[in-house]
Amino acid sequence: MSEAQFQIKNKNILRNLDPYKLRQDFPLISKKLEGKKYNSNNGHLVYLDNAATTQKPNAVIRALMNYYENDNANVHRALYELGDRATQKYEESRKTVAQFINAKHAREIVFTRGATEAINLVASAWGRKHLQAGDEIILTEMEHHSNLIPWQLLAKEKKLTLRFIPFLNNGTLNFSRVKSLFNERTRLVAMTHMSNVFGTINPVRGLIRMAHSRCIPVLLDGAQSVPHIPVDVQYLDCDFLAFSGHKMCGPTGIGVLYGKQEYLDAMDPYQGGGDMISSVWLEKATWNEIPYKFEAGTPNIAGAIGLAAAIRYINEIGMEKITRYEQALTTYAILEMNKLPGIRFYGIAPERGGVISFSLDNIHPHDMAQFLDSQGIAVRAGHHCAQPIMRKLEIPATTRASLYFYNTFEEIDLLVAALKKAKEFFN
Ligand code: 7TS
Repeated sequence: MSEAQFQIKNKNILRNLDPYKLRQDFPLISKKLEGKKYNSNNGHLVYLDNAATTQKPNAVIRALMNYYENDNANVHRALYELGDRATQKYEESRKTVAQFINAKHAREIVFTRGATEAINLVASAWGRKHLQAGDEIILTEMEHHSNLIPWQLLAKEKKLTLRFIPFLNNGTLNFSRVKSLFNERTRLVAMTHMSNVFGTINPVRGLIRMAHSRCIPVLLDGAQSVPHIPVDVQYLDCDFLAFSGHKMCGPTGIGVLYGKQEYLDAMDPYQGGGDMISSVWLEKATWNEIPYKFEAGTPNIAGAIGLAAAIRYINEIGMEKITRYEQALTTYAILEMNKLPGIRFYGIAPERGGVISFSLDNIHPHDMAQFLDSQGIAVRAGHHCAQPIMRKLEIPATTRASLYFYNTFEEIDLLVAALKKAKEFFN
């Protein structure tokens, strides 16, 4: 796309989503901050670390406060009105999540602490029960540690083999190698939908079809995709999907495991405790139905309610508009950053989200992040919990700017101006 074409497209995009209006809903990024470093940003923090966690809109903050002020009681046990109300709100939140990802049933939604716990749940409750020595799991080389370590632990315990779909230099998966990874011992494919380092959106639907043609289930790590692109579990036909509330305007400490009913039904519990049982004797117990079988103990009731508020907020804007806006913003960012001599991008997939990993000259990413902080810009630097990617690229770290719908084109200009200053400062 030429720059002129881009500008025209851009105007149409901005007509559909006004980031300046939406920013007003987010106290942390709309308030004026004291400090010289915010001067050139009109007194605001430029928050570009959305792949780590997103800011929270008033609607979510209010939902949390409202729950504690008016509805707080434990769920699934109280025989009084307040307890009923808390239970109802908690279960309504489950329905909101189910609708958001188009799950067939609300009972296919298990609330967890986040994507990490959701993946550990599958490794523990599905993997321990169904996998045996010699079985194989296919992952990719671009997994976040959250979708790698649980399988390494299981592989060690059960003597499994892990196989990896390699990635190419441009940050896309090398599909010519995929077929050869499948064999008669393959039992699961677990892969990221969108890379938190490269921003690549993986073509998971084709891979799911390929796995299903061999009767192999697929777990998708949707931690980076669900907040940014429409994800329809029935369309994708994934068997499990894990994601976190805090990366999509929701509170921390709440996340989701979606699992097809037939899989969840056939799994053992993950943790033992209250609420996950049906009947208990001193020596034995029977399990509650799904999803409660997997929600031992008092859950994060406020978190679930806050997540539902975040989903309603996102739905009001419209996920398709969010995706389109973020794509335009990402294209603009890459075009502008690319004008800087010495810039290097890690991940240049055509299908991508707003996660931009880069380096500039020989400036160490940690120095760069600190310099950007001195300019009032928050980015992440490091291995992004994906050390195998760094090892393969033979780099210690990258600097990463990650965008959300409340980021503006002006903020990209501020980032680029700060990068120019960094070049002068370090060289
Ligand atoms: N999977 C992916 C692809 C992720 O990006 C992350 C978090 C997780 C799983 C784990 O999510 P959690 O909410 O359970 O911690 N990624 C990042 C990141 O890129 N920077 O900080 C956290």
